[in-house]
Amino acid sequence: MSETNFVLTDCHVATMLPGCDAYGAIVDGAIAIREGRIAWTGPGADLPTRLRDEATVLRLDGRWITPALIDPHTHLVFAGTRTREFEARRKGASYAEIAAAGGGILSTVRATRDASEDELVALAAARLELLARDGAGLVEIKSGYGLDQETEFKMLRAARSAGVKANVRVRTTYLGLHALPEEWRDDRSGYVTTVCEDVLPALAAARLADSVDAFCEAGAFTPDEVARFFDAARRLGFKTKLHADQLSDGGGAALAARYGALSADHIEYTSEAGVAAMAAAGTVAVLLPGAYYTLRETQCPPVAALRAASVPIALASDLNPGTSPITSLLTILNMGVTLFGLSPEEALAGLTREAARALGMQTETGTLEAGKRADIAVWDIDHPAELSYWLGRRLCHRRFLGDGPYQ
Ligand code: DI6
Ligand code: FE
Repeated sequence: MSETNFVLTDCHVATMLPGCDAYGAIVDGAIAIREGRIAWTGPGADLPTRLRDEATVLRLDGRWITPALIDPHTHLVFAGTRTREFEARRKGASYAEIAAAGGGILSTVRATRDASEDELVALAAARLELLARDGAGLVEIKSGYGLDQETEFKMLRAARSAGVKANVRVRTTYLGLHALPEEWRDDRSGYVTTVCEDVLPALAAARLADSVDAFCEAGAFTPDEVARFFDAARRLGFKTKLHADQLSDGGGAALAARYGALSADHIEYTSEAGVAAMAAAGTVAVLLPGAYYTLRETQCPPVAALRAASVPIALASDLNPGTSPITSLLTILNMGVTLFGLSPEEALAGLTREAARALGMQTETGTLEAGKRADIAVWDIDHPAELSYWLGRRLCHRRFLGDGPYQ
């Protein structure tokens, strides 16, 4: 018996290994965990007695286990809500019109600048706890509602503190080019310059972000501005991600691919050429059905072309106050299937194996196999497709997270 060595038995294991049978499933399986890492998975009948004898045995009464879910794209550190905007949109105002009038992202910037770090930690931790209730073990969190160095850093620190408080692993992303802040309204180029020359070096020194991101869209930032930002970020060793082609085809996916980005996200309007560029670069497609749903968009991402080109497809909540006020990952799973036409297995891979890849963490987590971190979700289901089938049910029985920092 041991505090750090566990064996989970009497369970079905959806390993999510690629190239296996559906879900990489091991029916009547077992999994052995040693010091936070998976030591062995296989049929329960084959569990080596040595592993069983050295471990605390937990029987899971026929439940399914999967990798703990991974949400690779959120903006969950923010203050205030956008309920007035929600009402205005129902009366016919568009997202772009509201943003152009100084609402939208900039209204959340005002509220977030006014909030204390402690307030942001409490708000973010509560949102992380909701994601964890649906089995999340790892969540990416972007800044981007500060748009000045002080508030951006406050958000990134709050993101990490919230992860500790809610017991969810967090990866942080500096979303430097999200919207043009009010105080820079008359000097776009000056804003991009200060982001590149002042904020990015300070961020690298403070080690507050794992990657950087930008919103490449008409009404946000142009491909040329994003390229300046990515050039500066790359020189400092940051990995890149991009909000690309969400509302129009601005060549964002191809731009992301040109920089070897971890992911291009949204990509509803990405062309075949953009998909081919992503495939060549190994850039992951992160699909965000929550924003598509909330904005009542009608253009779906090019799922068939992504499949044909073997671009890895991840899913994420995009949890944010403007376009995706959605705190349930199982809802996102359902939307990935029902709105975007993913199979239940593709959708689950999108919130596990491919989500890990979208964060550059595929050697650490995202599948259940020997050597990976023991980040596991246990589910009250009879088949993994139930995870995307039900809407609004609590299906997660518990989570296990291997301890220690990610490499
Ligand atoms: N795209 C989005 O969907 C979010 N940010 C972005 O660049 C929306 C953020 C917001 O409206 O607050
Ligand atoms: Fe987003």
